[in-house]
Amino acid sequence: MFEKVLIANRGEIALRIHRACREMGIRTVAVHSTADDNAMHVRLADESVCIGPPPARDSYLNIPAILSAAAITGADAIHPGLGFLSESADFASMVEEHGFAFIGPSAEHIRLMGDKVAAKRAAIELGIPVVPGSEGGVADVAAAADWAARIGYPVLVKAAGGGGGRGMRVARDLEALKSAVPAAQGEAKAFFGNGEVYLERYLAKPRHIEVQILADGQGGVIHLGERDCSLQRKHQKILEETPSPALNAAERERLLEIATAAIRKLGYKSAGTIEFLYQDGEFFFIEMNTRLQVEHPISEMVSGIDIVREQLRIAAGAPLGYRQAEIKLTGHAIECRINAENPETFAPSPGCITSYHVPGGLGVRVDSALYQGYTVPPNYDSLVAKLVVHGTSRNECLMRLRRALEEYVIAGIETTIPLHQRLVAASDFIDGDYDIHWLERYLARD
Ligand code: MV4
Repeated sequence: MFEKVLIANRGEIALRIHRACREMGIRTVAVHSTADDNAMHVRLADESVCIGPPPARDSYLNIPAILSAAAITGADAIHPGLGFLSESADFASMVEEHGFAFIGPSAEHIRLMGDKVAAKRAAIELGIPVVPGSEGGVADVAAAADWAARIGYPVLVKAAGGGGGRGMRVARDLEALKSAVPAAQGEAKAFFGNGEVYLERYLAKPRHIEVQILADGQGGVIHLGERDCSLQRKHQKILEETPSPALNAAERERLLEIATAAIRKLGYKSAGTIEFLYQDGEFFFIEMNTRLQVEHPISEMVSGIDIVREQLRIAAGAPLGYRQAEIKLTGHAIECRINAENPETFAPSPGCITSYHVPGGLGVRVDSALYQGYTVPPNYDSLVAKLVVHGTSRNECLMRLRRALEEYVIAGIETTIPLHQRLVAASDFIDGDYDIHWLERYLARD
């Protein structure tokens, strides 16, 4: 097992990774920008290295600085966390080339899943259902029109070079397609440096359901159930839950079987998440994330498995600590993402935390790097805490979540706690009756 791991990230996920290392007797190296001099992960790590000024490109995306920090501290391995360099195949390769273990999948699989057209082709080969669409990218409107005629309108034009909704355009007829293709190509080029786009049939009211996978690269593959991530605003997840209230047992079994069989066939290694759209009883592959995800704690709460610990074990060459038959998924878990934002306008609200009190009690977990006196910097994304609640049933989970949200005090900045308090009281949410567009409709009502 590793002696020392460098955590190439910040905030709550850096702390989360530090905790797993600590419990395994692995020493930790924190890297930080000058905006994070007083961050919790820096304070708790065994060693810390300042890697640059606040802008991510000069610090958390600064590969030479991160590799140098690993070299001078004598780290054995690097955990990329999520975001930043976590899905950079080049970074994964360079980490290994410089003699450090990369705690994550192979650079080859990161690269494969980073190209959405190649990923979809791989999904087809792996037996995962995909949304009907163009075979590969479409070069121009004429090619798009041919495919749209075969797929049927409405169609979605999507960027091959990236997910997260950038470069996506819906076209409901040929006239709309004529402007949608160049618009999507332009945005894709601007954001991903790759203007390639492809077409898919547009699913109007899907849910976003993803499967958490762990694989050791030695034939061991397990899933930790599915997560329903449909409560989103502008492609930002707000709340996630497991199991999905939309699936029946047969649908769940089929989804989980498809996902684990595909990962086994791919020869994947480490934690990963396969994302699906679910509509009218059908599942369709949209993307695979080759990293730890923000919402991983709800899968940990229902399974009792420490996903980061398994990532570390797998990266050190150990086989998975569990067979699927030993995994018992019990109860229900919900995660509220708490952002340093105004709960109505979503305007960022960085600043000093003047008082801080976290909820507790059975089935309540708070993943956060906040503390009283800490100043939330304006330089990074606004996620500052995850309130994760487990209950034996969805109703018990909802009751506990309401109670925990009431207890949570984060003073000195604005947060989205009031938004979550509204959501857990909304009848559609209570009924589990929501798709990926529900939240934006709900917010637009006010
Ligand atoms: C779709 C779709 C509807 N039909 N594909 C958004 C970014 C990337 N994850 C894929 N996305 C979508 N792909 C087809 N054929 C709707 C979305 C989508 C979405 C998906 C999941 C969660 C939130 C979303 C918000 C808007 C659009």
